Order: sequence, then C-alpha cells, then structure tokens
Amino acid sequence: MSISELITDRHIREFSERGVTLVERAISDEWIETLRAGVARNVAEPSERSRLWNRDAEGRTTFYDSQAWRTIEEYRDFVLHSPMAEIAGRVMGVSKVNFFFDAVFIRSPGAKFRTPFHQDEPYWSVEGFETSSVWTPLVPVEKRSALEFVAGSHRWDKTYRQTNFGALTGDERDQVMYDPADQRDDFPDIEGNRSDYEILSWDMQPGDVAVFNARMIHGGSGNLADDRDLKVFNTQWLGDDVRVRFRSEGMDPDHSEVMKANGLADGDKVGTDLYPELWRR
Ligand SMILES: O=C(O)CCC(=O)C(=O)O
Repeated sequence: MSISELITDRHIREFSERGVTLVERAISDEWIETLRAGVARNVAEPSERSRLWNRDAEGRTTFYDSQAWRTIEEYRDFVLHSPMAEIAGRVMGVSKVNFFFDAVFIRSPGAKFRTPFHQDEPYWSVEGFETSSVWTPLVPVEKRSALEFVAGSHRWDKTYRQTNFGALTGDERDQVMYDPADQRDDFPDIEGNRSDYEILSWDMQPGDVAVFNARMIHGGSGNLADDRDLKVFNTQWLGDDVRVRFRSEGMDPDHSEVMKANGLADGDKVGTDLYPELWRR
C-alpha cells in the first residue's frame, strides 16, 4: 500500500482536531529490525547527550538519548530512507517536511517510571504549528504503558512554564533557570486531575506509530508489567510554517549555536544540511 493510501482523511482530521493520530502498520518489520539494531548500538555507545532519567531501587532504568542519527547508521538509514518523512508530511497536510531530530526512550522490564506531562515545542530552537513527533514503539506496548496525549491541547494557544527535566537527572547540564519575572502559568497538574481531561493512548504493535503535534501535552508511558520492556524511537518533523526561534531559556536540545554557525538566524526558515528536506508533495 502506498503512503498516500495508508494516510486517510481520518488520520489528517484527527491530527488537526485532536493533535494526535494512531497510524497502524505504518512501518515494515524490516525497518523495525533496523531500528532495534540501532538501539542496541546506541545503548552500547551512548552519546554525550544520553541520560538515565530514572533508576529505581530494583535497578530498573529509563534511558534517554537524542540526535544520534548522524552517528548511528541504522537511525540515519531510517531517517533518510524510510517512509516516515512522507507519513509525517501527509498527516500534517503540509507541502514539505524537514527532519529535526531523533530521540530514544528505553525502559528495562518492569520499569514503572512515567515521563512527566509536557509539550515539546517550548523546548525547541524553532517555532511553528506545523510540526510532528512520531512515537514509534519497537516492541508491543499495552495501553497502560503507552504514551498519553491530552486531546486538543495543541490548540489551547497557551505556553506554560515547562517541566524541568533537569530535576529528573540532577545533572548540572540539564538545569533550567526560569526567569523569576516569567509570567507564564505553572504547568497544569494533569496527573492529579486526570478526569478533567480527555486522555488518549492505545495498545500498540511494532509498526504502529502515534503522530502528534509538538504543542500537544503528552507524557506517561512506563508503568510496565514485570515481564515487559519498552523500546521507543521518536522522530521529529517540521512543516511549512516553522521558523528558527532562539528562546531566552530552557532550549533542549539547544541548537542555537550550531544554527548560527550554519548561517541560520532567528525568524529564518529551517533548512540547510542541518535539517534536510526529506519529502515534498
Ligand atoms: O516515551 C516516553 O517516555 C516519552 C516520549 C516523549 O516525551 C516524546 O516522544 O516526546
């Protein structure tokens, strides 16, 4: 089946209205095998950006790494040659797609740690509505352990003081010093008031992907049964309206220096070899 047949009007409408859509059987078994091999290599050779977000009393861990696509050849192959760019482009309904970066979330069997609810775009060195993150589990995942999304939150038109992921790691390099004059509201307590929100998640098989807008509030996953692990590869994609945006605090990953070195200034369209255009309608 071609990608234009795979992505239906329902996916496009759900992504636009609810901020997330599940695309089943989007990625072939071969690509999943490629990504699993990449994850094995990545865990053996973590980048300097890798972090252990959590290690519990039983030694169960949640490992994070990002932007490894230039060094892990399996990731690079997937980013450049899999149908993911076209899937992201067609779901977003844009005319072209640039690749932004990749991330992995690896939990050992039984890990309970859940990622705090957050939005992605406020951490990015770019800004725009036409963005997508694609959460791609490489193993079967039960709904109770899958990433959760607050339906429609991409259209709340509100940015909050974001979760300080540095509090998870305690690592000096991750701390965000928020400006005391920052007038933004604190991040809403979604977990403590779950019944106030429509929270979406699904049972997923390897090959299924959740495509979500980078303004969506999302979090969770983890909460694994004792015999289940979780390996997730995520790719992030930029559409037509995205522009470079240097923020005064909290960029993670902070691309401002490398962007400037490549001639990109605040307000520019993304592009250059840093963010290759990988699909055009
Ligand atoms: O899988 C997770 O624990 C977190 C995923 C996430 O925040 C993301 O893909 O942006």
